[in-house]
Amino acid sequence: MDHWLGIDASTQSVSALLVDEKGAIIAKDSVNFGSDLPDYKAPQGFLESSTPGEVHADPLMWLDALDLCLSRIVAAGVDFSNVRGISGAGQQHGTVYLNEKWPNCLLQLDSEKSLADRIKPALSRSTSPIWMDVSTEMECSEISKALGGDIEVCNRSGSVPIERFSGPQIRKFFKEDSSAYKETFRIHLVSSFLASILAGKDGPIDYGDGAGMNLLNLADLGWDAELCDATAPDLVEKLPPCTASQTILGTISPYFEKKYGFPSTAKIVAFTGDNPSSLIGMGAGSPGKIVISLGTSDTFFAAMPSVRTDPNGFGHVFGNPFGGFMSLICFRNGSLAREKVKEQLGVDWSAFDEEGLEKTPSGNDGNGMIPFFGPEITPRGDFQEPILFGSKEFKQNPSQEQLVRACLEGQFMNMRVQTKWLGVESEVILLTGGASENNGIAQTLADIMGTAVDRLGTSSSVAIGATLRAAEAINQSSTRMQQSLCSPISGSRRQPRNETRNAYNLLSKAFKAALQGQKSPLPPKSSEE
Ligand code: ADP
Ligand code: XUL
Repeated sequence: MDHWLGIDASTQSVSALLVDEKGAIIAKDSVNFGSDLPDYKAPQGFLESSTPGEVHADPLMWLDALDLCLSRIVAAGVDFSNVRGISGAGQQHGTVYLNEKWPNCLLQLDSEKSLADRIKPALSRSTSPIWMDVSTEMECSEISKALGGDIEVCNRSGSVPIERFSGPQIRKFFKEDSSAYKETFRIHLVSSFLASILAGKDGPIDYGDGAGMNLLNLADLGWDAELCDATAPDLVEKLPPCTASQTILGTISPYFEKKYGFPSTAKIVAFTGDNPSSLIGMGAGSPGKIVISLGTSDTFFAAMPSVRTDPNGFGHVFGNPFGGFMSLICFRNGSLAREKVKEQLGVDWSAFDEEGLEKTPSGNDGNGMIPFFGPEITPRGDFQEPILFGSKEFKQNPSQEQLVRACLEGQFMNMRVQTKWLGVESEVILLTGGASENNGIAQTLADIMGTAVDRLGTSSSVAIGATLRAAEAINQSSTRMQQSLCSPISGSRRQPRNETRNAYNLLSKAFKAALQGQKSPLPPKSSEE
């Protein structure tokens, strides 16, 4: 039976998931940077910095984690000899800087030394800025100015210049250490760096992750010459080619064959970003299914039938690994805002559940909330506290029940309004994240979006997506695996209730008017979570 391996190189860990062709899980392991590799002094996956906003990690730590993860799986008695293909995903936007020794170092990987020991001489920058870095405000405005404004950058690359995105980070490196920049032969993303290691040769960047750089032109799927020029000199030569996510890079490096028992025929499929991989891992790779994750912040992603960008510049467009594009829209005031309401009112989650919500009608009699307790990125604004709208009585003296409903309805109404530009016809919303288990929350979302909601049980959608992508690229099929790995929790479906439709159409108008009434404060666009 064929086996498929998926690697998830995330902020705090490197995980591996081995599945068979029927989608049964054979093995999994996860190496946590803090507890398993304490010598790197990165308890949460990044290094302490004295520079405000700067967040870097040691790329050698990712290599040690990969070695440790595979060796632990082998030590547990698992045999990799049936692996036909491997793919993976990395935290998006992080960049790895390599000198001209890189191609040779890849060829010289051998079981005498660890990956980290072999690759160390090839680093032209000892640390990698990661997605949590917000230190490039200046570089973002320089790139924007050179191109004629944020919206022009968004129209070309899918996002306005964003502090954590790779282009502004590369520009900062060039400005701060131009000689090290000059010595840099290749700039990789976390994803393409690890795929190159596994294939033992310098690999491309895929469209999924490449679109998170503010450098890829979405119209022609090549590096945008003007964006590259505005970022740093000779940048195009330092970037690997950009390629379709389903590209097979070649067979596995002999290093992994000798050390961990992979067959020499095992193929490596381009790695992608964690969000594009998650789209596939949740079974939402084709248009029609929307994924909403209600975590610390709320995120909304969906496959897009054709490329379009957010006219307001709030959302992002990345490549969809199964072809076409996907959106990623993040709402910073997610669970954090729901928790604030819960704490301020001294209630528990049952107030947000069906019995709690039954005490007020859908649409809250026209009363509502702009539910931002702190800065928001969709819409962008330096909000400080929620704003109530509706009747005088509600604004002056709202009841607990009204406030709980107003918070939830405000959050999901904002989602409905801010995702209209996608033009996506949704058949079903796949709901995940901590708050998804709450029936009241799921039902309110279904009613406001006018779409059925299914709950997803999986927590490893990134690695699952990687196994599906490997099988799809090499075997042209992953249907059976999808059926077993991406099925929603049975019986979890919530249908939108027709009788709520009018109330929410009215609330939509009131919400938009209330939002427009707000002066547009200073826009933060950097931190996602
Ligand atoms: P993240 O992955 O961003 O850390 P999770 O997806 O694990 O976040 O979600 C955690 C959040 O889910 C908690 O902070 C909490 O606010 C929320 N949560 C957990 N249980 C419930 C519930 N029953 N109802 C509503 N929200 C909940
Ligand atoms: C997406 C983003 C994060 C990282 C890490 O734009 O910055 O989701 O991919 O998970």
